[in-house]
Amino acid sequence: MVTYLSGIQPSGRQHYGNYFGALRQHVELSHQEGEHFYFIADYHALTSSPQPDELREWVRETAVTYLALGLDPEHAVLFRHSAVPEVTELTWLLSCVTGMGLLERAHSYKDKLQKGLKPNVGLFVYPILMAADILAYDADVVPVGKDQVQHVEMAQDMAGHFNNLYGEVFHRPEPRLPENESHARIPGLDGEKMSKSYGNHVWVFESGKPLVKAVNRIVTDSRPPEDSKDPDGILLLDFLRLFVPPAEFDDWCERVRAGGEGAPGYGHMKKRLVEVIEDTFAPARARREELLADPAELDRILERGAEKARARATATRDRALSACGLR
Ligand code: AQP
Repeated sequence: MVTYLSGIQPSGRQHYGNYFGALRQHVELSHQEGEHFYFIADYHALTSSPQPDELREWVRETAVTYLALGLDPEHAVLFRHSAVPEVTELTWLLSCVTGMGLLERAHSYKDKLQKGLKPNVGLFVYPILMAADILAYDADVVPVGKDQVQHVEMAQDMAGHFNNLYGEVFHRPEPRLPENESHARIPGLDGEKMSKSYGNHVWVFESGKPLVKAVNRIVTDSRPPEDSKDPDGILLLDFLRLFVPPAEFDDWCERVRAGGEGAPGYGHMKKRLVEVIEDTFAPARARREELLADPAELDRILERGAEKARARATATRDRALSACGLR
């Protein structure tokens, strides 16, 4: 049986990058045969030092987001990362077989430094915690966006180093990108990777005036509609492609390329984008409201998930401790 595992940081509300790159495939896969573990990565979120109340709220919001978008908690194990402290023990064991050079090569860490974020040690070593998360559940497949593929490959390396030293303890995981290639790296409102920490994101359930405001922030140029343009360089079209049917998307591209009197202006595209986003998430938005109204049920789901996840991670932790001589 194939075991799937992935997680999302509750470092803010989830955005279209998290949705198309990760959440959507998590939800789709969770209805297929196999074992499914999905966690709310609250230990990871601490690397950005959130306020405690904010963190508590975002953990619940992330859980609600998963459920509102269709994750079935009867079939998939949904849990809070910190409910399974065994992963921090595994993190130490893996740290002791991981070279500094491996971590120093992490693109995500280097990108964050380049953006001027002040790193703490947690941010630097977070690929080790992520490896522990993956290896604790003997995951075969880790569905992620493009930015996380390198971290899954690091987990492969760490598992290999540990197994070489101490015998076959860890299972080798494989990353899985979204089937639609354009979903592997969703751009933000400025064209860079959409990211909570870059402030260029839109919350998946944004609606009404705040949604209009967000869509209006998508970077455009000052060329008039009549000018013929290459659709490839138009960020608004990248957004439209995510939400409209392929035939409609081709039509927008054709009209933009043709230019002239019938060509759409950026205002037209923005109006259509708002409309189609509202429609896409309307059912999940309604479901979110229902879930928020029943906090006890949410607690029950997370507790049940934690129990199952912890049993699995404890068995792996015990195996690893015995193998390296600590038991
Ligand atoms: N822009 C994106 N395009 C495609 N996939 C994305 N993911 C994130 N951004 C994009 C995928 O979402 C999953 C969960 O990501 P995360 O919240 O654990 O951390 P992240 O990758 O660091 O997301 P952010 O928004 O960029 O968070 P911050 O700014 O807090 O670091 C992953 O599978 C990721 O690939």
